[in-house]
Amino acid sequence: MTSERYNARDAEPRWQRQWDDKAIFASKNDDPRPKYYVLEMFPYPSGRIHIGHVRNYTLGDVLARFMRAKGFNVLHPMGWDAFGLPAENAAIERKVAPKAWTYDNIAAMKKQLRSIGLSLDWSREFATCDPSYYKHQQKMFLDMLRAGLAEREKRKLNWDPVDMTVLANEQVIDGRGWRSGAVVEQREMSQWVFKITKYAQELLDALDGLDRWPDKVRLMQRNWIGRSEGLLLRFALDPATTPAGETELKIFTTRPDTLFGAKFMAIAADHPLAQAAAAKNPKLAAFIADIKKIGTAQEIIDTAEKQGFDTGIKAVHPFDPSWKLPVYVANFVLMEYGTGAIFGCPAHDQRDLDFVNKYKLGNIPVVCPEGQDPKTFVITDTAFDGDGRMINSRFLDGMTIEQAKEDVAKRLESEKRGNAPVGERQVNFRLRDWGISRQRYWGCPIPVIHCPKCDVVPVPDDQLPVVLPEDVTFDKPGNALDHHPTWKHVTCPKCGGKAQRETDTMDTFVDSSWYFARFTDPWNEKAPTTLPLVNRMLPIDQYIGGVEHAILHLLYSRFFTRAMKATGHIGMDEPFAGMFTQGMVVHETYQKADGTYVTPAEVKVELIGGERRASMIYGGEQVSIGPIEKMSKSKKNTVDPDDIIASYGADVARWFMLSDSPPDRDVIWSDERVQGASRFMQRLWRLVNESAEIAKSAPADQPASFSAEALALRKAAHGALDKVSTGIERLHFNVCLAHIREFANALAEILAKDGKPSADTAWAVREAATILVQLFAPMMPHLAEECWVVLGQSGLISEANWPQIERDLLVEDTVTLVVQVNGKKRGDVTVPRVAQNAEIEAAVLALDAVKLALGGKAVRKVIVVPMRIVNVVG
Ligand code: ANZ
Ligand code: ZN
Repeated sequence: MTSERYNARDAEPRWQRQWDDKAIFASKNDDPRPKYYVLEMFPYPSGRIHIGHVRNYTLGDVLARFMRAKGFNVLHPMGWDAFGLPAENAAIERKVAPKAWTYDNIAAMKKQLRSIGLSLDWSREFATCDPSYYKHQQKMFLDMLRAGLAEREKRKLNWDPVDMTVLANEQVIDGRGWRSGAVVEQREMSQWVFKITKYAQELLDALDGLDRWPDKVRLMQRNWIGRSEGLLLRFALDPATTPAGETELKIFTTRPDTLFGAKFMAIAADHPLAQAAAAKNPKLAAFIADIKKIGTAQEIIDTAEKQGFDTGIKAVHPFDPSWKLPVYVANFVLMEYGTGAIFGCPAHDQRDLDFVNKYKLGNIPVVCPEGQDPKTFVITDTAFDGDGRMINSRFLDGMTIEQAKEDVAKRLESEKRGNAPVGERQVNFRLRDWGISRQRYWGCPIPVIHCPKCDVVPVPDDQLPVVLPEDVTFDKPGNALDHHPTWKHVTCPKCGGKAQRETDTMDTFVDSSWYFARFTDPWNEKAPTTLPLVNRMLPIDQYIGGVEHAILHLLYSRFFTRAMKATGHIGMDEPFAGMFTQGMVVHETYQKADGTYVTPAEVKVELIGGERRASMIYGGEQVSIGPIEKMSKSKKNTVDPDDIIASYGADVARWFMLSDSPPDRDVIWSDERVQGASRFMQRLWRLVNESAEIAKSAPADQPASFSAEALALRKAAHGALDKVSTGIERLHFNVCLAHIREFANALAEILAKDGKPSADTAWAVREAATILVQLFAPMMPHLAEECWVVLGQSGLISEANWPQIERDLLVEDTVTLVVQVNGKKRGDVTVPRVAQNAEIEAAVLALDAVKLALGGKAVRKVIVVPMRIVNVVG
């Protein structure tokens, strides 16, 4: 028996070196075994690993190690999502080159990742900023251009005149740039877009087949794609009221059934009719300028107070020439959706209702819910958007909503104005084409040349990659590629005249839309992928990442895979067969009396009189314990993985990450529980050492029979093996850990007995200890290697096969009993093994077959023969 403690600090680097030296986690492209591809979303090289990364990579690592032990050819690679703005900011603030900053960070983070003991195939590592990677991305861009999947499009964009850059909607706050504070202008600019809308219907339909994705992620994607069926409707305008004699206004509606409830029309601030009216009306122009200040972020628009301006223009109701509707410019109508114009039906749309209540336009309910009296049904503050029957709607009265929609569509489709129908059925998608141009230096250059004579000319394949210049300066705002003295000045590949390179670079989401495919053959210098390899290794069996990427990254990757298929770089549509979104790591917050936050490392928490109290370690000042929140720098409630690994070891950090909470929920970081994990690690170490001592006296061959005690231990071992195996497959890691703890207790009980164990018990102890170590090996791989040596096993446990389950040792949780009525078999019943007779009787008497056989006769007696038969006597 050993009294020595397990020393993680000594053992962990030792095993990491061994794994490395033997390259046991490198997967080979000619490996004939069935494949398993597990991938965690690759990190941005910010400089340091944070605790969320530790959780993410540990989850994937458990699966990778398990599947490897199960005999699969596991692909578990790692790389770096290395382009992006922070590198440029570092260049501005600290005067380091973006490239140097990025690769330094990669080196530092790689060292940290290694210290976690992840079973990664580092031979496939790349960074997306390596020209050897983005060269292929440029090639695929050109392929997509030729295939009509990349196009140039004029778009209105938010332009920050101080930072000289385009801003995303979310970066416009109160009409000002989030960094510069400058008033943002709307500029029409030519952009490169990927034609993701061509796949809108397909991307939507294929979600149904992704049955190993979380429902919530599929729903988020569905909503983002946003398919609506509706009617495109041309309202006539009274030309006497329009600025330049305009005669019609096109709107899109999903509720043509509510036309008789219309109270007003509304158009977007950018709508041509609004612009024309504003040109003649300074007050309207001022109103438009004012409402455009809030930007076009959906969230802000949804929450902003509804505002409108009556243009004086009148629209004519399509079913009643004498019915005129006022046309407003309104802040809640977007130019980017439908036609940028609506008719408002306040009784059945909350936004419209808020609007009419503010401007006192009134409302007419046209759908009456079942059970309400149409005569008394009124709408005041809450619009009714449920089901019901049509009222106040002339020829539609009495119809259901669906019937009314159909009726209106039919009538307006067949009615002509000029030679076009007044109404047309239309399917609309919220999804927009993906604008990929960024006015940024640190990104993948878009490989085209602008020639005054030939227009846009693709860079010839043999001139790829278009490499980013390194001698750039960041002393001026704007894109450093633009300021470079020579880089953009080139000769046109077509006519040989003077031309300019495109200086926009690609959105970094492009880089992450195909990296998973590149991992299958990162050595191919000629092409982005090697078809037989990428087609064999994809789709990814299990992809793991944060829910914050549930929409854009996954949708872009799904699109890009289809684009790669269309251009011959892959043979499938869907890249991720299984998707898992992990929860966050959260922590208490601590605040001093003056409100400043302090870090957990500075605080000591004690139990005083049954209450948790916190104080500063140095100085002893009392601090208050605040709510549990997502770890963030501003709240200072972060823990540094390096500190944890230095004081407890990687295995403890890994074990803690997996215990307590299901992986898709948030896990609360707690020092107390980390210490608990550390104590459990030492306990396992003692158990294995004690078992090894007993195992010395065990016979080499399996004994012919086992005592009750030995059999019970064997059942515990194989039961745990069974449950942990299925638990890992389902990613129920916290449940697995509970089974491992329970099984360790069963082993400890046997070890605690006095006297020398019999031969069969010694054999069972050896078997149990071996299985135990294998079960926790995916979670605590370093400790497991050390224990493997103690048990006298040869080779590395990281290379060992998963133990075989002996199924006949598995205790069933249920039993199936034969059911007889008056001695004749009528069926069977399955009940919990521990069920009492009353429970069994109730289950049996509820069976249809039994009721039928009794034919209404009263039950005289029910006889239960335990584990075998139930006889009902009638
Ligand atoms: C009349 C109506 C009556 C509407 C009613 C709704 C309820 P989804 O489902 O998202 O496609 N709409 C159309 N274009 C718009 C735009 N550019 N900006 C803001 N709103 C717009 O939404 C379709 C509905 O959103 C359309 O149906 C239209 O209002 C509005 F009881 O038309 B509806
Ligand atoms: Zn030219």
